[in-house]
Amino acid sequence: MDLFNLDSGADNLAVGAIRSLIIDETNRAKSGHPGMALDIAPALFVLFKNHLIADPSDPNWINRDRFVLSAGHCSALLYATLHLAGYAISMEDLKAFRSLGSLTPGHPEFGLTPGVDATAGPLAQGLSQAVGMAMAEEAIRASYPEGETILSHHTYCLCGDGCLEEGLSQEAISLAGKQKLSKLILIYDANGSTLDGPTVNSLTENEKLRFLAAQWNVLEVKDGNDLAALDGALKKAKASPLYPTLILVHTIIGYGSALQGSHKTHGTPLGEEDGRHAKAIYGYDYPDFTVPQKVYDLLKNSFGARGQEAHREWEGRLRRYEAAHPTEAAVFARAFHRDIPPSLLEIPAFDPATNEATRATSGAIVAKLPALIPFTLGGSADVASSVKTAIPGDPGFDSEHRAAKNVAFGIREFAMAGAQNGMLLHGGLVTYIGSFLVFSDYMKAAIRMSSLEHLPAIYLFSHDSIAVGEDGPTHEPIEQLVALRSIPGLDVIRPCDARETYGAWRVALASAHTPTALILCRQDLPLLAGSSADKLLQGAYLISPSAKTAALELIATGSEVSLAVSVQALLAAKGIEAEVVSMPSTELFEAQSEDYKASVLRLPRASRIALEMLSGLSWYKYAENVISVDEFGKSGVPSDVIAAYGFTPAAVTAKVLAILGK
Ligand SMILES: Cc1ncc(C[n+]2csc(CCOP(=O)(O)OP(=O)(O)O)c2C)c(N)n1
Repeated sequence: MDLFNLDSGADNLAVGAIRSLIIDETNRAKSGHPGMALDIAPALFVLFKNHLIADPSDPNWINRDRFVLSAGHCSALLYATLHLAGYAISMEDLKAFRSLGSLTPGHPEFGLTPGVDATAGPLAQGLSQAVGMAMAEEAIRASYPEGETILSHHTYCLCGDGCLEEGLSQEAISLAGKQKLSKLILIYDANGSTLDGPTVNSLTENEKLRFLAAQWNVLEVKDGNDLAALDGALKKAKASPLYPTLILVHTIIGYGSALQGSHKTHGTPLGEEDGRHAKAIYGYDYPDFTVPQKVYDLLKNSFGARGQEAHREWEGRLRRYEAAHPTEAAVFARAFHRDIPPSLLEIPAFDPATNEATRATSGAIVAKLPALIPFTLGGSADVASSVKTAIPGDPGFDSEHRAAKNVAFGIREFAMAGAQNGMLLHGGLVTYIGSFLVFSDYMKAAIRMSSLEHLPAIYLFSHDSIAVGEDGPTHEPIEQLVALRSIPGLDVIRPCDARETYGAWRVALASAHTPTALILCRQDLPLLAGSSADKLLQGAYLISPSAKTAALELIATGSEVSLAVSVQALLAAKGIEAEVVSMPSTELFEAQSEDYKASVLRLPRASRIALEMLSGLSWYKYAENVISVDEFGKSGVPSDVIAAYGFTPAAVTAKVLAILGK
């Protein structure tokens, strides 16, 4: 492997510039990850110079090719490349690499740095997001007449061995293969090293066979410095008619360093001396943080010119499309602005005798979504019939039915959640995904990512307590709800009946930058006289006042609200006046004014008791006493399990009396 394989002096110089900037960025920050960044720089350069279509003057142009750096630790490479490619990242920004408040943080952050299409760093999540982007592109293109004139692009992703060791990668690869995402191109840097040592210490499988088995098109570049070979592989990949493409690129970690080939270059800056040594090998003879104008010109005249021309042409096509298909063009614009009027989801006039599981109410809403919002796409991880995410009559999204609205993600919770993030990063879709609450753990890192990326993801988690019953402790969520509530920026809503479920869906659909988790139950719940879809917006409200001055406040969510109302009646019969607060969302409640909060939680903390059939940890903030389930559940008929944990009206009343010392 040597630099003489580089095809021209100008290209050679540009690759040297990128590599030298990586050395400078990491040296100056005294941290960062030069190893893979240095070895795979030629691939990113060729991608940007010859293939990627994007417009640095409008980084959010919706028809751009997407690029996801799944190996987010190689951020120094991405920032250097974006800088040279004309994005609004200055040399000063590169000098500020990894410093507080900079545009160039340790790992790429979506929404912060122009040209960064996804937050990445937790290995393999970028790959799953790229899969979602490619799905979004297919779905949107197929959903509009002559859709290819307004949306048609590739999704590129760069990963290393680390991403492919993660289990998530298998889910994502398998999903992409099944979905025949032929416009997804994954560049895999096979540098034979991870953080701790040579890859063979932990990875010996045949990656080519692995991707072939998942129905991918597999290409190989034997020398990661061979620009012509990289270019040829990218050309072939773009021509793949049926399958996503893997380009496996052999490289040497830390290329140019005296320590090249060693994992020691993975996460340690080269330092001054080794940096000079490497730059000499690249033939790059410029001071630190210095790039000759001809390198900028090279990328401006290739990447920059191509992108601006493509953008201009697309604007023209869009204008013609607006004239030819005004209705569809308006929907397309609405979709990318996530323009959903709050009144879109009408709240039905419910029969007071309604007795319905909140998952069923949610299912009825899901079923009418495509009629209300033509740009929806959702699905579940093989529990559509349980979580009620199916859309009657929908053929299911696949290569034959790209305009379908429902995705069978398969039992791949983590990739499903990563893919939803990718779809939302892409834009143009309103999405939702469903699973059992207990399995939210399988996707938790992606839920956290939704929040980090400020994406309006919608999670439908049903089977929300020990009332799951027969399936037993493996399927009964205990600590999951607390864990979700602890994620900053995630709205968790556990509605108590059909009306609140509508309110919860309204919150989720109206959200522009906040993910929402709807916590839904399996068992039927009565419609409560005092419930309100509107009041739910404030997170908590008095749902059942006391007849006389209350001595006690019962705070409950979901299925426990109707239980609390029953307990209220039993206490009243004993002369104890209690009022019931429905608190479907602690996050929405915390966002209210102090006055509003004080108007809901009116009694002193010592006079409040919270009730939830899961871990009680969330509630001590609001109540002195908590009636909860703080151990794994039991298998049995739901009513028996509920009784065993004392969540019947009589048992809760007895507990309340005991708390009151009566
Ligand atoms: C989920 C997750 N686990 C662990 C890490 C810490 N980590 C960052 S890079 C890395 C090694 C990645 O190896 P590879 O993709 O081969 O990158 P290279 O060593 O070539 O830079 C590890 C373990 C992480 N970022 N994400």
